[in-house]
Amino acid sequence: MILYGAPNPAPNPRRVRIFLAEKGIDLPETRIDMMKREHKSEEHKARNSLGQIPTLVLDDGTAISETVAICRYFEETQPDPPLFGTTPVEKALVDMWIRRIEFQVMNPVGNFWRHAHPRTAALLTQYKDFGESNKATYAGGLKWLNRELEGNPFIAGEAYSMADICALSTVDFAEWIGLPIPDELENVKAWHARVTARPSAAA
Ligand SMILES: N[C@@H](CCC(=O)N[C@@H](CS)C(=O)NCC(=O)O)C(=O)O
Repeated sequence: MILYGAPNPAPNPRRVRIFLAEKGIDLPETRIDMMKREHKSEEHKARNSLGQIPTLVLDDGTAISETVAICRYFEETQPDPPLFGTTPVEKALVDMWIRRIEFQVMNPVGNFWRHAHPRTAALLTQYKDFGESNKATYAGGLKWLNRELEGNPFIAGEAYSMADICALSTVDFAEWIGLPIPDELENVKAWHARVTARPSAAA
């Protein structure tokens, strides 16, 4: 089994590394050099036609891409500790929160990164106004998350889950590109301190 990824600050491979650390699964990452555009090489596109990372290649050659799908695979092969819920309701709520975090929090960060950040300017045609508009969209997403976290230690409720991993890697990446968590969002700040204190956050 080979896990293709890249070091921080790349947020998606980090999601898998945090997940594996929480599970206690020791699977070293095979690094793809994104600066050298190795993720767009024919060799990597044969594994992932979108030319993205992470990608997990199983021993029978099956290639699994999409971070949540890779983590889902490990959840099924090693259920403990559960990170996608255990009861039907918990599982549905974790799925709900993963999708909400990806759409409401991760997408605006990705759009700002691709369309407004100088480091990506050479890689695509940037629509700067659109990119900049995502700062406000992200701020709105964090405000919403702040309200949702009221009284909850973790995003899906009482238990740490894949939804927290998705949000943690996103807000840390957002900070790296100049979008820190505003101080007044006390619930998000407290949640961030809580999940960052877990050893897995060092992944
Ligand atoms: N939806 C994918 C997104 C993966 C992704 O965007 N990975 C980044 C690295 S963090 C990448 O490969 N970017 C290059 C590109 O999109 O061309 C997932 O959840 O794994």
